[in-house]
Amino acid sequence: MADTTGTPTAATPEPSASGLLADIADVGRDRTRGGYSRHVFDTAELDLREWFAGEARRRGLDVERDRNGNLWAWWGAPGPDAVVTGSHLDSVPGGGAFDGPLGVVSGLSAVDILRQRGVTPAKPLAVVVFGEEEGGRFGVPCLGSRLLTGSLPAERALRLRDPDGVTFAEAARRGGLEPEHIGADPGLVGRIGRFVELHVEQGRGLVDLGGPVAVGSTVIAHGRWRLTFAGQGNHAGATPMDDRRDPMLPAAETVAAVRRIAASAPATRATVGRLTPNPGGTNVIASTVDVWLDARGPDVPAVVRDVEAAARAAAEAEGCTVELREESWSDEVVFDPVLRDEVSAELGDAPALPTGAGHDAAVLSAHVPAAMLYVRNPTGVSHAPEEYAEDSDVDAGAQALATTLARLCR
Ligand code: HGY
Ligand code: MN
Ligand code: MN
Ligand code: MN
Repeated sequence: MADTTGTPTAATPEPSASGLLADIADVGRDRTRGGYSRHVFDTAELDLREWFAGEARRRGLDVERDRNGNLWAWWGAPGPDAVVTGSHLDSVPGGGAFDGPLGVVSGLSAVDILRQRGVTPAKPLAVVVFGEEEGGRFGVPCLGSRLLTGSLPAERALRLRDPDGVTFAEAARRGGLEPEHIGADPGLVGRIGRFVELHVEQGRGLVDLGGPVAVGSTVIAHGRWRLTFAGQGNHAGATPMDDRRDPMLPAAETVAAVRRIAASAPATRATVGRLTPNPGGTNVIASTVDVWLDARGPDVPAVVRDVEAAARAAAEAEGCTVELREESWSDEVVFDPVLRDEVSAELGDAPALPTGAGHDAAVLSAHVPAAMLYVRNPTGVSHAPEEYAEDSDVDAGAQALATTLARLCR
């Protein structure tokens, strides 16, 4: 506990990082899919934001929301050369409990640990919550950090629509933002000296290495494309089979082609996890079908080219059309090697691991020195309810983050 000046008051010890995660374990549970569904500006995510702001204020941190809706909890006046940590609170549909929230609760817990160690940062320190990291509502990943850094133009973001057709501009206004002010915030980015994101590992690297914490080395190049197949909507029973232009057929053939094409590009991973027929009636031949492609790795351009060719051929054979649109792209990121090695050494030569997942830290790394810490995930599974981290590793991660922040805030 701390009084409003931020000095700790003798009281019951703050909950550990695993205790903070337990506090929010019931927020945004998805009763139909399992796991969690928490999307920007929806009830669950707004509840989590309110919880975060309350926890931060209880610790004497000054909480502010930037023009893009990202939350910043400051220990010390927001000034230049700040050390910032944090992650996101939103999830994929039916996602796990750790992807995102682990980095946020670890930031709060690291503040408690620094105080317990009697460390007062010599630099401003902030815990940040970025909005819409998963792109689960508006389709573009790391929306909050891309808007902050200007790597996504505001006018493009404002036009994005969620599955109900609500634009980001409308949702932002309902969420209390002023759409006309959304966009790059170079003044705020200019305050950041270093950024460190702690994240549950999405893979089994630490399981195989047998340790609780690693530092990040690289983030895979990755992008998202939307293929829209168009045919002729019609009645399922009144339309003879030889009188159809059913877009579901080329869509299905393209899903199979993605797997076949990716199999021939050893370092590339391509996935179709979302396919939406319109109108989506059981007794209706679809008029259009949207297929979203997620492709990652060094050979993505060739893989996307081959997928597009397969989609066009399949569409033509069924008398349909297909349109391919790039929704987002992120180049491969190599985290700052000097900062990486400094953090690794501070953590007793923690191993450095690559990741196949995108992160806000990767977006920030184009503008400020950024690092990542990973916490062991015994299942290696992520973006699914089986995502997991033992309490002991969660708390070891918060201790490692506190050690890292103490080093960087000297
Ligand atoms: O999709 C990703 O790689 C990240 O989890 N947003
Ligand atoms: Mn994720
Ligand atoms: Mn994440
Ligand atoms: Mn492959």
